[in-house]
Amino acid sequence: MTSPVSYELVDDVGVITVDNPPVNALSHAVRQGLDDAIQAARQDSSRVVLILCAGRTFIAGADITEFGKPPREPHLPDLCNTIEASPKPVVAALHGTALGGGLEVALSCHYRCAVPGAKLGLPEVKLGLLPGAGGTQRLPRLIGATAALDLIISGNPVDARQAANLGLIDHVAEGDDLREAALAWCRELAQEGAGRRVTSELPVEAVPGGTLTEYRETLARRARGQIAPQKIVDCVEASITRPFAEGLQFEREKFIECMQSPQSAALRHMFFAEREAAKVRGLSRDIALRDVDKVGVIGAGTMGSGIAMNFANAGMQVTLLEVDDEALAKGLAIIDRNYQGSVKRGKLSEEHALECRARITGTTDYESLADADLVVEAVFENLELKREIFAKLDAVCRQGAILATNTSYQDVDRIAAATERPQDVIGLHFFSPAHIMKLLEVVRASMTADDVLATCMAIAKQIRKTPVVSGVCYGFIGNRMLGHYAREAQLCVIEGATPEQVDMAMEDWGMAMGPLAVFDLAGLDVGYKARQGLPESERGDPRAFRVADALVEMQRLGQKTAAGFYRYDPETRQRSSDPEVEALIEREAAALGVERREIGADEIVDRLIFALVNEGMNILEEGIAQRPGDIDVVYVYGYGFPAWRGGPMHYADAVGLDEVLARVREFEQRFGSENWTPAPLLETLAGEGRTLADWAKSQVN
Ligand code: 3H9
Repeated sequence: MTSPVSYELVDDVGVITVDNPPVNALSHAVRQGLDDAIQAARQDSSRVVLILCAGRTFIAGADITEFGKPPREPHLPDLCNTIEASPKPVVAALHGTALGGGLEVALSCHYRCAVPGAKLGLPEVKLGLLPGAGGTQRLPRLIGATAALDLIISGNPVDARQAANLGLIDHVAEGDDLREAALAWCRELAQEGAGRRVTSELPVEAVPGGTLTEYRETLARRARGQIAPQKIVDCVEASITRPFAEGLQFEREKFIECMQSPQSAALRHMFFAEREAAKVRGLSRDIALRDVDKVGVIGAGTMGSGIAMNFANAGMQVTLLEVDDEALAKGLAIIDRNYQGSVKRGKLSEEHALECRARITGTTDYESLADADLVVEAVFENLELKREIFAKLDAVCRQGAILATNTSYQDVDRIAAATERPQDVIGLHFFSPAHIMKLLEVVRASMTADDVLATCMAIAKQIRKTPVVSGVCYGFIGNRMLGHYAREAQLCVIEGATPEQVDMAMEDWGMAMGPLAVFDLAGLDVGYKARQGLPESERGDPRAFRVADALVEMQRLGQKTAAGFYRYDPETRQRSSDPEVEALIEREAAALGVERREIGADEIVDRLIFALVNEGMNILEEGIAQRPGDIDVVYVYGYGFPAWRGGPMHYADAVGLDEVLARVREFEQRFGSENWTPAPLLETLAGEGRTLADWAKSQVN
């Protein structure tokens, strides 16, 4: 087998090229090839050694697919030491993304240069890990302990200019040809007689007293429950207090602890699940995509305005349609405010924000959408209204245009049936705020053409969303499951827990926000209106919504009225419990004949999370979601589920499906089978002693 690493002598520069597509990950073959090449360079007449990469990027890290398998020599930390020990100066030339183990290789070189567009970072923390090949020991020596902590804890990359300012690289290589620029710099270094600069021999400056404690305390709040960030602080502390070799050994131990943790397993699962979710089963990768440059958005409310921004930010022309000038002006004002907010928060430069904003124009005339390549309808949730709009679009839009609905619940097949071209109709379910949230549920209706689906998956990437395909059902993947989670949250309240107890239990467990606080944020009137539209017999169990309805009837609509399940400080939006709500809950419970009792945090968590899991199982069996990992992506990116628990379906595997089933059966016994019938797939897999991950592998790809 040919090695992915080649070595050649170019005049007096020994050039090592890594060529391991797609991202030059440090597989065993790459590590071996680098080790061999460094040895070869020792033997020849080279004066300087250059490491660079073919393809789109410098080494983007260790090969994550090898994690969890028996490690094979040469190990990465040893390879980094070998590179650093080279008797000839070694130069790394970076382009694309020099990440994780890739940056650690560069840190063990004696000099580093990068093209201006290169990104450099140590993102291990996002995989529940810490840099395990000397990164926590060499980086503080190179750029200082606090700068190193910030880089490693955030996991976010810096660009070449920032890297140069930090002292992370020595030279920015201008021009289009990195190899030529790097070779020229290597020759300069050789001519100057520049010697080896050994990062591990540099001293680490002590940090002011209390700095590390502050980091630990901040992380205990911001990265609640996560182990890797705290261990990163321990390792950087070791870089200050211990000699290099000891620090490296300490880092190794902490790295292995992280690697073996369920948190890292969950985050690695999420890494692959996100990429897998972008692939549609049964769809050819070579399918010809439709061109999308001009986009129409119907409805300039909060949702439509946010949706319009996504496309404009990706360079597309957007026409935003409203019923009249006043509504349109309101929508455009929301967009202006959002852009101003992005500039204020440093997310966009003023110039870039203006450029994006200029791509959005308003209209009140459907004819303006005649040449759109994609139209996204984002009006309020009313099936008949949506069907009317689609009939109009059918009349005005050019043939081949993609017609999408941003519905959260409605039947996309029925919307498609309002047109003569159901093959061009699809659901694109954005999450609020639409210009920020990463999740996009792409709803494949029964007649949606393959190229329409493939085009929408590609557009999702262009507008920086994480797409997940869903079949048609009430609420699709996310909201259908949420219905069960929300029901249990409200049942816990009427049965005896306070809103605060329910929310704290879920937030302590890792949810970004407790369910009742989420209802307050979204507005309690939304669910109320939806229920009022249904005949009483279809509204479900009154114990699960009576309190929410009573709050709406008291004009407590949530955050927007500064009162809902909680009271809100109008300035800070800080929530606090409200005795008035507690009295209301008592009254409603008595009226419904519910005897209240103490409910512990464990019961709250299990009821809410296993309600999600059980419905997720039904969704998988019905083929609404393609894979368990897709559901996990929906929950982590759309509903604030902690990534370090890997999404509800991965979490169920981690707990053990037999245990999940036992708990669901217990709830069935205690609370009745209407809400708690074990999903057949859960029963089957638990009975066979299998995991969902194992089941997913056995499904046709
Ligand atoms: C580490 O380095 C630990 C060390 O400190 C210590 C070790 C002892 N391995 O994302 P894309 C695959 S931890 C294996 O769609 P993009 C990916 O699955 C690592 N495979 O492209 C996908 O495969 P497929 C630290 C990898 O252009 C394909 O490459 N490094 C790896 O949007 C394309 O990926 C990181 O955490 C990998 N390391 O983004 C970086 N990386 O086509 C992780 C990617 O079959 N990677 N693949 O679906 C990334 O952040 C992005 O992939 C990157 C490219 C920015 C590089």
